[in-house]
Amino acid sequence: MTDFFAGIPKIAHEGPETANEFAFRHYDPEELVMGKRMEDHLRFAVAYWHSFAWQGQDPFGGQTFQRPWFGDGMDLARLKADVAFEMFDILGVPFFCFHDLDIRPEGATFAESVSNLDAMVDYVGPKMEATGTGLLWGTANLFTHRRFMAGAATNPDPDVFAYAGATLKSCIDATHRLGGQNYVMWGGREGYETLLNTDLTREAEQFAAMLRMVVDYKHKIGFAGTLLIEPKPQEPTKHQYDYDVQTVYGFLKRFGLEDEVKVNVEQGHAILAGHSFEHELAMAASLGILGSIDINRNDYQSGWDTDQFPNNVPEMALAYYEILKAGGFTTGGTNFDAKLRRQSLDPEDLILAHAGGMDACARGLKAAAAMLEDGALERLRAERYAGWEGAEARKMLSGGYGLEDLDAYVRQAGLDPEPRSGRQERLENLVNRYL
Ligand code: XLS
Ligand code: NI
Ligand code: NI
Repeated sequence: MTDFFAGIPKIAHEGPETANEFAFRHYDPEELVMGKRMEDHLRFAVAYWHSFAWQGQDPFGGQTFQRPWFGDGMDLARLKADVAFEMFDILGVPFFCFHDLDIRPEGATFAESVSNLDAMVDYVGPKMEATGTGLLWGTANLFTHRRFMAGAATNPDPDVFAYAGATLKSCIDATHRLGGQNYVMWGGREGYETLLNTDLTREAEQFAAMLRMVVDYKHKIGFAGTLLIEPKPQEPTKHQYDYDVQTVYGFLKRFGLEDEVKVNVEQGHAILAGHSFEHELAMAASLGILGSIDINRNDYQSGWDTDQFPNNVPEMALAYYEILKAGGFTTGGTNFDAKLRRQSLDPEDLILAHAGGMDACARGLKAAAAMLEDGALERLRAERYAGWEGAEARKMLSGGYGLEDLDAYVRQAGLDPEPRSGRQERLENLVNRYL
């Protein structure tokens, strides 16, 4: 045991009336929601990078956090893992997520970096067993080191492409060995800073070639998890190729990979793309590629991926409504891709941020389940499209009609359609009743 979280109790469900800050008010892993345990619906994961690797820097200032595991070397990497697993236990989260760079020190050579990663996999594997913590997903950090400044798969230098592919292999291996449920690819610098030096066509082909290798390797080693791309429109690059869910789907379709790869949708990235989170989730569900979510909250004024912990219950309710409607998570889950504000220095800030986020998600989930079970929203939606049940309407969709037939139909039936209310305010009032 380390003493980092000394004095902080294990967080348990005490109900909404409790005065104890170190308790869940709404998240009760055992509570049944639509016949399924809340823990199995939400499938929470802690993100290693924000909670244990990030040091509090912003564009105007450096490190604010002082953690005993900051620094280089395997001993500190092991201490970091010890503290991480203590936090997973305090929170009772079933999963965590990591990049290679979060859990292992960078080596002097590629081979040393990989052997550091392997050694850390050996170290965390038994901890996962002992605490019953699973790996929601692993991923490769192909954006921090200067070698990746012009991209990884989309880099103009084929040696960087090769280095990125070799790194991907090591991270897929690590994820596979730890029983990961998914493998995520966020294209950190797969985009451009200026079109003046960029060949869009070539870079898309490079990206597809790499993705194909990832898919082949997954099948070759028998990795049963889901491959996920995480869309983001910009930041760090001015323009990222995986702009949003629809763009990613277009890319997958273009290269015939739409049955192999799904998406990990992040709330903050949806906002950056000018969408709502529920839009991105509904779109992914509609395209059959909804995999998992990164949960956070973006500041609506900053135009930046601020990665704050979720606390907006109405937003969570609409998000889980889309997820539940799509049948809920299979291999996916709710990953806290969220970080403390840089002034939140204390170990207890880390615990309370997650506990509050878990409660906000739980409230959202319960509200979403109530909306679905009640069915009023879906009934009104179905009513809006009810005209399409008619024989004539079906024919219009099934290819039985051409434009001339429509012309004849309109004239014969004397059509003069009367507009009907979209009932938006009524629907918004309805949603508010469940919050
Ligand atoms: C950055 C991304 C990143 C991915 C994992 O904005 O959200 O944290 O989730 O590489
Ligand atoms: Ni993000
Ligand atoms: Ni993310």
